[in-house]
Amino acid sequence: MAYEKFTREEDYLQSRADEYIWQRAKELGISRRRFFQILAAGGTAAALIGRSSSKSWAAEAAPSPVIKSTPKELFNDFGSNKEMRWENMYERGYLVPNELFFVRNHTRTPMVDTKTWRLKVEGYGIQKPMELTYDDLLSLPSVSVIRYVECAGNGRSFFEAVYGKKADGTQWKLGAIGVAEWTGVPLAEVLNRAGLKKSARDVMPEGLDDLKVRRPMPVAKALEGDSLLVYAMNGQPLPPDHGFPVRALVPGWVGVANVKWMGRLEVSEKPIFSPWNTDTYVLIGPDYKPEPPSKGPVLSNQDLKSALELPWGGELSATRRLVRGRSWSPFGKIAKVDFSLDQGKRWQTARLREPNIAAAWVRWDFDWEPKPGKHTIRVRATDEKGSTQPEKVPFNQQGYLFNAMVDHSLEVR
Ligand SMILES: Nc1nc2c(c(=O)[nH]1)N[C@H]1C(S)=C(S)[C@@H](COP(=O)(O)O)O[C@H]1N2
Ligand SMILES: [Mo]
Repeated sequence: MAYEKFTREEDYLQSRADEYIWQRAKELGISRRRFFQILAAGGTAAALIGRSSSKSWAAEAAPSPVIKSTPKELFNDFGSNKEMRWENMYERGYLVPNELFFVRNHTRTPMVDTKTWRLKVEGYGIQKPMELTYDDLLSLPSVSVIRYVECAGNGRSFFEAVYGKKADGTQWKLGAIGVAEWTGVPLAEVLNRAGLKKSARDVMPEGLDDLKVRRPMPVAKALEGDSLLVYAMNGQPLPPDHGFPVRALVPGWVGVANVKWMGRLEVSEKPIFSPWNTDTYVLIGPDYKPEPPSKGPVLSNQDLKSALELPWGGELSATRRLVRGRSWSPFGKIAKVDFSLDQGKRWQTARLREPNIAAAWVRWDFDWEPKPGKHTIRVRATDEKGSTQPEKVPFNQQGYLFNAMVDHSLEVR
């Protein structure tokens, strides 16, 4: 069998959507011949289904891809993806409340019933395959940790400003991140109960959504104490959009590793490949070489970034104010945050506020009394391991890991 070749996530999703629609067409009793006749006549698979659909199917086919309310004041709307608007964090605490947390769905939020839900743990890397019920999972030892979940494409829109060409994918600014307190069972706990073999290599959570999103990690990462099977977020059961009933937490790693709506955990003795570590979530571009079967270096950790709790290009009054922001690194605590009001000529140091948690973030602030006119604020964070936000990040086709300093522009009146 030849493997499918998808470079762009859009093509991949389109192909999967077509496949899904063909399945539905079959269920509606449309013959394969008729299906292709209609397509050949210039119809799209989706239109075909739209025309021949019954009411109940239409209701099932087009629920909104995200269930929670995502008003414009709180989120930038990208269809199945909703970006947190940073200005709303100004009057909040350390954690991002569940209502404000960004959503990134490859397709749509599925509704999972905990009565029938099972987590299958299987594969050659364990001795005792298991099936856990929701109650089984809740009865295992649990921990609570504060960590971020951040999309690999957070900051993607800035590639266009720097390189004059758009990277593929959702044009996030910096709001595809959130920090929450996650409660759940360490993956190590479940892996050990399943008789993890010495020969085990990769661990791959799999989602119950349409695409069965799945993204492997090495056993060593899965065994870290804060890699979890999460069932609660900020003290509440996981909301449907964030993976109810159970999601993976893989601290510091690209958002996609934090698989939502988990139904299966595969443990292998061989490296595992899925579309999400061969075609997407790999670096493709002039500065990167393919690493077969992956089309480029495979992403694991996120990178050091900062954001201001201010609207983009917003208007402010010319009064003395506290400017606030947050910086985060997967490698450790933040050691220092500098800011420049003149595009990098002179730098000052911001005050850091506790807590300062690795793979979560630190809050910082400084006083500012701007004169009327156009202004920019540039921020540069440094972590305790010595990583600093760079001037520039090489272009990659899918726009991952943009962590260069950005000039946040504002109009003061
Ligand atoms: N099953 C499944 N898990 C998933 C996704 C998905 O589409 N399906 N999206 C991933 C991506 S790309 C990101 S950035 C995070 C976003 O988590 P959130 O929606 O809770 O903010 O979930 C990840 N887990
Ligand atoms: Mo993501």
